[in-house]
Amino acid sequence: MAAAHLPTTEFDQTDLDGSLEAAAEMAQGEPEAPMVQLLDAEGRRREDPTFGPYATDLDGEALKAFYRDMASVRRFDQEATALQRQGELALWVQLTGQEAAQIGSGRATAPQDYIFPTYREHGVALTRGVDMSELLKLFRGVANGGWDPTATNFHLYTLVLAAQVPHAVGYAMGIQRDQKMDAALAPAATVAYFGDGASSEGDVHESMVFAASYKAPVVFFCQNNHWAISVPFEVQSRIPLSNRAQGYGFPGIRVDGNDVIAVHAVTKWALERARAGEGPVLIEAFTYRLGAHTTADDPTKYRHSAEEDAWRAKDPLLRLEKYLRSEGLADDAFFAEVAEEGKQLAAYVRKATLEMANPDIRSAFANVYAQAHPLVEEETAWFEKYEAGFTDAEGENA
Ligand SMILES: Cc1ncc(C[n+]2csc(CCOP(=O)(O)OP(=O)(O)O)c2C)c(N)n1
Ligand SMILES: [Mg+2]
Repeated sequence: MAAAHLPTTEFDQTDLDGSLEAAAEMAQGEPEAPMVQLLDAEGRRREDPTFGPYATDLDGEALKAFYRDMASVRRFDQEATALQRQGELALWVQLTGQEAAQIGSGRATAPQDYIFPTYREHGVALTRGVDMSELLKLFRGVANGGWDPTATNFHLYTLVLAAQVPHAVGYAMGIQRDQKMDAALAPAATVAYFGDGASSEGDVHESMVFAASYKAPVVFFCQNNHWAISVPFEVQSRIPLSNRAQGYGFPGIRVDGNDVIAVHAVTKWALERARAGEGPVLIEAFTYRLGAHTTADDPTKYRHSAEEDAWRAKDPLLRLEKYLRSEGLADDAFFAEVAEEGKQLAAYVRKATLEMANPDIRSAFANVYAQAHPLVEEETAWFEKYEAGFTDAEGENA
């Protein structure tokens, strides 16, 4: 049989039939599926009968605080990128473009909720009160984690795609059981962050089945930033990701991920539901990764600049700025003050990074198991001997 007759293992765009056009639209950022939006790309407020009421408590001060958060984390992202370019970090994972999805959702969480991030959730970390310099320890290679997750209920970054999603469901099921034992505990939920690419992992499927069966208090928060490194979203799903929730038996909502007000409202609704025992929700935040996948990636190799330009026009910071200015809620002085705060944050994280102490290399062995283990002891001894081979006459490590 000629090779041409064998089924191809390549992803075949022509196989999409009618959805090809829809996929093209989605790549340009005009979703064919309904999407919750409370602030459009021009900075105008929109009505929404279901989620609008979840945004009525957002006054001028609250919206300015959202802007401040989004601007701070964007400035932080720029500084971390510069640090990597200068050789001070091994790698950096940029979040630019996703600020509204992260600040809007993070600010909807309560202190008792527990957050399970990927590796890109710097904005959520900011909302949880993590010291932003600590996020850089992993990327400088001086820590396996970098911060104490129990201090802010913000778990360590997970680089193995989707591995944190079953953790979030398991933790949520633990919350359920704790509450059965102690009714005085404050209602709580977990949030599992993951990407459009990670949505294809079996872990996400298993997690959703468990969460649905047990009505676990978990919010699945998928940032559909349209790319999984160089693989476009259309390869991950032939339907809007939010539609998948129906198959598991819980609500799925697609929200404009560049609209901080809508993201906040939808996440608040989902968390309140989850804490009240009504089960999980899948939120698909429709957004875009404006930068590279990481500082080790070059997106010009696989996507057109026209697509980036189309999304730049939907910038989450710009649209909130337009709204704040048009409503007379913020003026030049406010934006200058925010820029100054960003500079201070950047200077702080730079100084902290350069001052990070190198860890004792043996500490890597110390945390393999909770108790001593003969194999770990053997490997530590081998490594100590190996390291000693570099010691000079003064006993200093050369
Ligand atoms: C289990 C696993 N497979 C592959 C990788 C390599 N990898 C790292 S990031 C990434 C793409 C993830 O895309 P997405 O889930 O959309 O998240 P994004 O990076 O866009 O935020 C891949 C394939 C990994 N880290 N873990
Ligand atoms: Mg992605």
